[in-house]
Amino acid sequence: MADYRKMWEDLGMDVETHDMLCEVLPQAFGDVYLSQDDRPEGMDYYNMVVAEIHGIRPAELIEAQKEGKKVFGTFCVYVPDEIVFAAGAIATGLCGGSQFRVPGGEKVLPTNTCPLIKASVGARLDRTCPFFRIADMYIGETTCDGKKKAWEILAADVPMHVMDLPQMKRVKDVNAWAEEIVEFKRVVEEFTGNEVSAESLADAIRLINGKRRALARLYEFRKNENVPISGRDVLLISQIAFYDDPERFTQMTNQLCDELKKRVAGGVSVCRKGSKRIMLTGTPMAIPNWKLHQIIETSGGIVVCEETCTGTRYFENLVEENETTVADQINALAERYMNINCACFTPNLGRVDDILRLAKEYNVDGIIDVNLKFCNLYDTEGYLVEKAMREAGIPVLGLETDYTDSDAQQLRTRVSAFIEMLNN
Ligand code: BJ8
Repeated sequence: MADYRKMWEDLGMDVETHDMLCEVLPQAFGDVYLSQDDRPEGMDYYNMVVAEIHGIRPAELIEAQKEGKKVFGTFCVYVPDEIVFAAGAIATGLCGGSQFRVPGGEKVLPTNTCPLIKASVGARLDRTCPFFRIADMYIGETTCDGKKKAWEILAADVPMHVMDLPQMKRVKDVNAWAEEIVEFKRVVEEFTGNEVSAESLADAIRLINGKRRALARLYEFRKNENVPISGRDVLLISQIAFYDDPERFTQMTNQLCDELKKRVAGGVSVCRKGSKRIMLTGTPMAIPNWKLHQIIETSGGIVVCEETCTGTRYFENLVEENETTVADQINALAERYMNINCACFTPNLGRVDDILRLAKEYNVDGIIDVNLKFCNLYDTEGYLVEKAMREAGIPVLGLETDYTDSDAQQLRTRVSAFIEMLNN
């Protein structure tokens, strides 16, 4: 890896603590990823991105800042990146998926906060993540209670704008979200000094739709009987999608898809015949949270779909590309984003419909409904999801976990028993 110490120091990072993180990541990555046989060659790009995750992209963002561009950090798939790119700025994901940063979050947050929030706050306050240092402004949203309060703590440290996400899906709620996007546009324009025009917004809509199309194409290959790419690899790609330059990401993912097409034609499969096809549903898995995929795929299963925000909720549904005025484009954005089915909505029956549809499309043998510890929203909704799956005759296992390894053995036992049950 190139030496980025000077860059990290200039960002005001705690380089010594960060060194400790850099020491453990390659080992974890090697165990989960490099141990796999017969990976597509196109994964080399994503391996390289992870190997230099705190180097290459942060350096690009800093270069962009030197040219006068602003960087916006986001935490949720409801925030429309299109507005940011249309203003000549850059959006990057900021969610925390590492246990390393959880204790930093616990210094200021209640212990019974979900690890994703604790890791995110810890990453900022402990100064161990370049992305959290680089972002000029954070964009929060009113999804769950833990996040809402976390924004107030982060706002004392960094400029923050919070988008008020409605929690129902009536016409007036979609209209309210469109108004929030108008307000977001105003904030972004003011902060960047650049106007969002119908032309620049149309370009940005096409740019982000391109990323969605590439991910949708990637997922299509997992519907085959012979699965040409592991769930672990697809998870990694989805996680990188939040950070990478969207144009390059789209290009590299489409290139990988070309390779997968050949693999499918050649009957290549990354798993043994008879491996059980598993869909994961529930809370997102931010990088480097690969725990459950690793357990499932080393216990006789293959993950063929994720109904999560690091899965289908991120890329399904495109924004209409043919609108010609900013007002109509914003309405199109509101429509598309309000189609995402997060558990923060009530009722959220669309999510159950999504899971039933995906179970069919990906021909799954069983569903694992996963909840990040202390996420009350998904935990509570899990009751309705699991009930609906049982009624539809789809085997389902509900699991709760966090970022530690302390439950890995117990999870493996439960996952193995579930897959064994699917075999009988
Ligand atoms: S759209 S899932 S990215 S809110 S896991 S922080 S909900 S307590 S991450 Fe999410 Fe947007 Fe919804 Fe997706 Fe809170 Fe639950 Fe933690 Fe969560």
